[in-house]
Amino acid sequence: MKAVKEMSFDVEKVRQDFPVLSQEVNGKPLVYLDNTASAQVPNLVIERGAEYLKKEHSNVHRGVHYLSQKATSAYEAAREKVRRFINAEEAKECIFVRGTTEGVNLVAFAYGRKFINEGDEIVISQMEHHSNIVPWQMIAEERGAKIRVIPMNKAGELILEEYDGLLNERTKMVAIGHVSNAIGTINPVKEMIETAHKYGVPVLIDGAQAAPHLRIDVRDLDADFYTFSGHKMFAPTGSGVVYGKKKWLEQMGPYQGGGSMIRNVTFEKTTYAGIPEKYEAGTPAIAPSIGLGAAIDYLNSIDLDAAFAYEHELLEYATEKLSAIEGVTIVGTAKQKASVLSFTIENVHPHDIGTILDQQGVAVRAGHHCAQPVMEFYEVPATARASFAFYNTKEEIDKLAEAVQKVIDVFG
Ligand code: 7TS
Repeated sequence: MKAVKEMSFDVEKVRQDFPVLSQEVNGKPLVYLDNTASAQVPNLVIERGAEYLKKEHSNVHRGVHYLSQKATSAYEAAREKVRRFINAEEAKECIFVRGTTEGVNLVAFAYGRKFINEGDEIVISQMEHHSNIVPWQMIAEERGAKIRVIPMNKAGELILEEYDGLLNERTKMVAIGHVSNAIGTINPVKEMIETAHKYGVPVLIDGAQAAPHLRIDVRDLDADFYTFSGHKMFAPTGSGVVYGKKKWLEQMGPYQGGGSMIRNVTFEKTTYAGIPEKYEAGTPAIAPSIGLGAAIDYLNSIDLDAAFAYEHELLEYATEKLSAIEGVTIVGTAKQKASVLSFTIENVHPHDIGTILDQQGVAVRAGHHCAQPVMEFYEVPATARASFAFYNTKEEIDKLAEAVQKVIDVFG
């Protein structure tokens, strides 16, 4: 069964779709292993962007003229592609935002100002990215609410028994990451949503790292809100989506005020547009959103299940390779992981690892990965992180391992 899947995924063919990969960096072939930060963009997306700018660029929803209609229909077609990609019931439940950060802020403020009050509680987890922590702290402070945190174990898995104990009648929101960007854990979000719903609590899933690695079905998950970034799933920066169930989006107030989000404005009283416009004040990120639609077209054009299975193989291969090097510690060893591999090297600062790897043409991220509570939990200032997309190869992982060995030789 596995062999059949491997055969149907041709990594060399896929690599040809990503022009950025075939360049040299510091005199060495580029080995791009920073996909968790931003993934690369395939020709299909680049060409769609160029076509839009050459032939269709205009503002949306405003003009009756030809170009505005072209831009509007491309923008709305992208929304429909998003709907299908995440299996939302209606396209208007998919709000275009600039990325996950804006998605979480939108929900935190629009939902929080309507539904969170003094003494209420918001449940998040210990492994969240800062963008799924700070907006909740801000709204909690504004509304007099409290943040409660689901702890994790040493492997980097959330302790679900503790989660159960955190939920009560004061809980007004659960916000959790689908996949950790710092340690790669895939959280059992479907089960966690079901638990929250027993208490009548809505759940926001930060899907920034899930959208490029897992199939997303918001209706199967029964997520109330689900947000992700285009630039991590092969689209340009400046694109992203926050999905919300219609019943919430219709009840919540707007996030920002301005053009396009109104029905009628007078100095005495303004009424708001319906969804999705109510949440898309001003000129939206038209070109990036159309690019996100093209990235979805690209994902639909490859054997995605085979691609995801292949990525998992890369993760296993890299874990094995790096674990075998003396002095290397893998940070985050959950049973369910996406292709994110954080590690440290004894007596070497992760920034030095990153710099020496870069000299070998190997791009990884070094730092706290905007997840300082995770670093604190593992008592490390930072980690180096290699993250794989389906266009990476085992040969590239061999180069990573060689470069890591070089770091140890230099510092040893
Ligand atoms: N949530 C998670 C889980 C993330 O990984 C990131 C970005 C965000 C939210 C924020 O997304 P943005 O597109 O709004 O910035 N993560 C990373 C990273 O791991 N390295 O650079 C950005």
